[in-house]
Amino acid sequence: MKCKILRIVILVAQIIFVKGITESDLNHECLRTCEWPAKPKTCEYTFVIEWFYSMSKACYGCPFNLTECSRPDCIPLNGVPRPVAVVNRLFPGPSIQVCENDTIVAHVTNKMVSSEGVSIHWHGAHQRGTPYMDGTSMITQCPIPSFASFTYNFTAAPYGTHWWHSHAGMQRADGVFGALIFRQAAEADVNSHLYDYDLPEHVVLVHDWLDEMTMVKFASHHFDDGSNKPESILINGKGKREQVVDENGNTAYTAREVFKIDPNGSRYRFRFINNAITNCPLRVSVDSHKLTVIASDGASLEPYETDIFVIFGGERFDVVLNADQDVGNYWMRVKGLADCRFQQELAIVRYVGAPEEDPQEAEILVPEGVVLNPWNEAASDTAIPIVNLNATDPDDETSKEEADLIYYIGMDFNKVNNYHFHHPEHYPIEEIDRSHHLYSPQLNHVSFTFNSRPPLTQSKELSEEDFCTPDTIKNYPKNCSAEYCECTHIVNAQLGQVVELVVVDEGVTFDASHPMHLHGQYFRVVALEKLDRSTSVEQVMAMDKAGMIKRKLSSAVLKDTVIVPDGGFTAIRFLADNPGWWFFHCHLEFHVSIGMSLIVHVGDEEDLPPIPDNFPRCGPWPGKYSKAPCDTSPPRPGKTRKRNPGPTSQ
Ligand SMILES: [Cu+2]
Repeated sequence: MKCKILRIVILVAQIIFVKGITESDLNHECLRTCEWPAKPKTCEYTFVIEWFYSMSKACYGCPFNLTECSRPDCIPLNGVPRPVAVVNRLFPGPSIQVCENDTIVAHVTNKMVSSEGVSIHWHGAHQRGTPYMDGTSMITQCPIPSFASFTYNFTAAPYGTHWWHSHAGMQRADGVFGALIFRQAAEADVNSHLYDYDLPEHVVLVHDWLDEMTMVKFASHHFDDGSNKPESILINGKGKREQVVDENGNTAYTAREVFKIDPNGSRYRFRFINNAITNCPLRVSVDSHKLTVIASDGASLEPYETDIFVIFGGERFDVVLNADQDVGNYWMRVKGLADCRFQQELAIVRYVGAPEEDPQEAEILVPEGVVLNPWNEAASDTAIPIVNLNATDPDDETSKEEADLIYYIGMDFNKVNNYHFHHPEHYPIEEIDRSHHLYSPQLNHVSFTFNSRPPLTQSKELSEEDFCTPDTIKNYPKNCSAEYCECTHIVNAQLGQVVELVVVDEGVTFDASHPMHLHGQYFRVVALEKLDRSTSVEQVMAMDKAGMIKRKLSSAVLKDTVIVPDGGFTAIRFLADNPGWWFFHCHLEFHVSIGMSLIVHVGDEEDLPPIPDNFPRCGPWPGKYSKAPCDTSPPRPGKTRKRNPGPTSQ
């Protein structure tokens, strides 16, 4: 407690070695010790989104002169030059750190010379009463057109470690992301007795990274046999990858991230966020230090001490590190799994007083011990699934024995002639050699596609026939397990219902796992199990019917992103009390881009908060002039139906 009050004083003293946050973020009036009772502020930010370049001319002598890597507009990354999409020419983008229940006002201007639309999603903010501020392109808003602006205005709730990122195109994977931290007053944080410092520079954004623009990799992988694997991992936008050579033959590397701590046994809260692009779970550990996990996806947990935790795309973990070791330098290891198993990146945890040098420990070393939230591993003494942890929040309506509504959702990479990537006549999947197969990542054997208008704000211009549901999919005149199907896939929930989604990764193709993210609310993780290398929805339903799926109905963790084990299932429950159109999707860039998603539609039109006057609308662009190329299917009935333009169309 004493130390937290001193937090900002300490912070000022540390500015000289702060690397993971800019001075302007540190000087923002909303970055403060949160008071109790709260005194909410209005916190304004200006985002200018542009295409830019790493290791550009703005970097002068970087990395030969490392201080020049901190010059304005210099984005050194890991030494590899490439185009980046950025906010305010920062990578990661501005770090928004406010107190719970502040009001965030973010003015976003699209200056992308490529003319692509943008939108910013506030991942973790529930947008109660403001669903139209969720920033999901073509679901809750029209993307902001190039050279136009839009202002987001919403409440910083619930508390916790969140992040913001583009929800348009692949901009998130090219750099449009940053931290979004809603701190609590010590008096409000059930775990505040477990740490002494919660410093703004101890936010750790981790993710895989590509040597080229994401769209280049996407196109070569989806239309040909190019790799879908990342080349590296970044920690707060930094890494050591490319040996840079100058004209005299001198060589140098860009700097790794450094986190400073005091060697007096103080306990430091670190806030980890994974902005994964590809299928890249990250195994995080700090040499010689245990990590006490106290929150995930924002929500507090009963503390759990571990050696290692795995963080999947879209997840957050808050951990406490006790500075109780000898003064020195220690590696923070961020090791890739799955499609980035050959990559790792390191940061340095440096005690004050230690020399400014690398730790002595080997760079390549895979630490062993207890792993929280393991990838593709059945539960054991050393592999602890997230469902085993306990929430600190009291139980709620979701803990009743039977949910009001239950959907079993099958997911896998399916071998169908997805006509976007396999022309059923000219290059069908059956004729092409396996290395060129594009297996479609689908939910319920359909790929999600957007309508030409966002349903939240323009539902009057859409009709039931513009959507499919698990029930209507069953009645399609064709077999979507054998033929490619796509539609705007929704599940409907009435206000007040307890909804359970049992997501089954059938796991037939590949050993990949998908981190599923739900917008607009927390869910409770009530069951999570890896069964085998593969399974089926039918098998899981039969198990459930036979009482073989035990649900955790007390203290189940609150999350907004959770992994579904390959050949297993994850059951999540939420109370549908936040009316809106909430995207539920795999958070891996390539999977969400080609339809591994659906919309959870909560409540009816009359339940929605009123849309602000003058809220931008899409259109009136027609969306269905023609079928997609070689659309051999009737993806949904009523395709030729005349559209009712509706009164709000402009
Ligand atoms: Cu996925």
